[in-house]
Amino acid sequence: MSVNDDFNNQLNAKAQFVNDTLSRLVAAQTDIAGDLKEAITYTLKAGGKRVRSALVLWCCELIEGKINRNAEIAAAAIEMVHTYSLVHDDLPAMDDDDFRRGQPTCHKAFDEATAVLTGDALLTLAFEILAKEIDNPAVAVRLIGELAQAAGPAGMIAGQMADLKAENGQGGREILEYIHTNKTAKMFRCAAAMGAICGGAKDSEFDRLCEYGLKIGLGFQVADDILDVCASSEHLGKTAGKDAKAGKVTYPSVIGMEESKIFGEKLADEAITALEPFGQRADRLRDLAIALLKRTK
Ligand code: GRG
Repeated sequence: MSVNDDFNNQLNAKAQFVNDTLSRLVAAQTDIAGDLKEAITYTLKAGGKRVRSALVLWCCELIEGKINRNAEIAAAAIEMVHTYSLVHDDLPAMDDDDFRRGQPTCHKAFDEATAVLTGDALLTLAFEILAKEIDNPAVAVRLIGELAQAAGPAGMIAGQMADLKAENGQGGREILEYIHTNKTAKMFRCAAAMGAICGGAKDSEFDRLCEYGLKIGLGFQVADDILDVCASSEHLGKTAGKDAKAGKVTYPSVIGMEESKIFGEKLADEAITALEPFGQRADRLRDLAIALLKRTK
C-alpha cells in the first residue's frame, strides 16, 4: 500500500467517524420539524471530504494521543458550519450553483427558502451542540469563540463579501490573498485550533498548529482554483470551470498556472515547517499538507 493510499484510508475512516456523529446528533434533535429535518439530513448526508473535521480530530490526537469526546463534537460542529456556507454559497443570490457534492444543491432539491433556512439551522445547531455537549464550560467557550470568529464577519463572511465584490476579474494578488485567507484559510486554522484546544495543547503548540492550519487552508484554496480549471464537474461533484466563467479572481488567473503550483508547494513547505517541534507525532498532518496540494477533487 502506498503512503497515499494509506493516507486516503485514514481520511476516509475519519470521514466515516464524523458522518456517524453528525447522523447521531441530528437524529437526537427530536424537536426539528420533519421537512426541515429532511433538508438538513439531505444536505449533511451528501458527504464531502470532511477535511476540516478530520483536521480537528488529528490535531487532538497529536496533542492528547487519542480522540476525545470534545473533539468529536467540535469536528461535527465545524462540518455543520462549513456545510451551511456551501448551502448559502450555492444560492442564486450568491454563486448560483445546481450541483454540489455530486447531487442537486439544497435549493434545487427543495426550494430557495428551505435552503436559506437549512443553512441557518446548520449554523445555529453547530453552536448549540458546542454549548450543550462539550464537557467543560471553559473549553466550550473557547471553541465557540474560535468558530464564531473564523466563520463570522472578520472571517468567512468577510472573504465572501470581498469575493462577490471582486467578480469581473478586478483585483490583484493582495485582494486574492485577502479573499482566500478569510473565506477558506481561517476555517482551516479554526479546525486546527479546535483540535488543539480539545487535546489540551500548550500555548506554543496551539500557535504552531494554528499557523499550520492557516497555511494549508490557503494551499487548499490554491489547489481548488487550479482544479476548477483542470478537472471535470463529474469528478469534482460540483460545477467545474465556474470561476473563469464568472470572471472571478483566482490564483491561476492572477499569477498563472505554473506560479500557482509553485505557490501551493511553498505553502505546504511552510505548513510542514510549523510542525517541526512535534517530530514524528505530526506525520499525519504532514501527509495532509502534501495530499491537499496533490488532491484531484
Ligand atoms: C455564504 C457566508 C457564506 C460563505 C461562503 C465557503 C464559502 C463561503 C463558499 C463556498 C465556495 C468556495 C469555493 C469556497 C472556498 C472554500 C472551498 C474550496 C470550499 C469547498 O470545500 P471542500 O472542497 O468541500 O472541502 P467538501 O464538499 O469536500 O466539504
